[in-house]
Amino acid sequence: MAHVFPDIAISLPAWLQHYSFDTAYPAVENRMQLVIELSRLNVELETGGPFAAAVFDVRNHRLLAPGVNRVVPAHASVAHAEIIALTIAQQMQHHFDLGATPESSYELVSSTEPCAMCFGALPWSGISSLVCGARDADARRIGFDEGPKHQDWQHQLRARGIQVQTDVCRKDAVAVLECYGDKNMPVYNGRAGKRQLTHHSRSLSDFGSRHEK
Ligand code: AZG
Ligand code: ZN
Repeated sequence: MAHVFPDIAISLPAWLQHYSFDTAYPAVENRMQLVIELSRLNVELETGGPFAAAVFDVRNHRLLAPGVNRVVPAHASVAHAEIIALTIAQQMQHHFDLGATPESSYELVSSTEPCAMCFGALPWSGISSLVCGARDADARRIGFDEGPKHQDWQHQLRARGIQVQTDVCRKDAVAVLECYGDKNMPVYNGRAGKRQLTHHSRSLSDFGSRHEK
């Protein structure tokens, strides 16, 4: 008998589909403040982890695609904010490479530096620049495992033609991470066969069930 395997589909939360975006976000701080606001809403509305990202068109500073962390509600360890924003951007362009034509130039803005997995995805995405708010260390401080990232990661991206800007509105981005930590929300780390959930008291099923509505 043939197996029926599910298609892969990860949805944005409903509130994000109805969010009222500006026509353009001219300054890098405008773009980062939007992304931080999305991370804050993802925490407040309990629709995922405290991370957001977005892809912007460098030529006109318009938003192409947003993303928020959906790991727990989507049952998908890859559902990090950056992967979702990049994938939605690629779907909207009908192309896996956001740098496919000489005139295309896209920027990924992330509320926290990409983890090891998302770092790995960046060169293949075709983006031309990356902007980060909170640091890797800020996410680790509240218990997230950001994976084995080389100290040299920024240089590695620049060597592949991706510009990198860090610490943009870092304080505001860190405030969202700390708020998530204070709420005692689940920190979902892959633990190589050991316990999945770190030191927090709320259970993953409690979290997940509220967001599968
Ligand atoms: C994460 N780090 C970032 N930057 N983004 C996410 O969505 C994450 N999930 N876990 N760590
Ligand atoms: Zn990631």
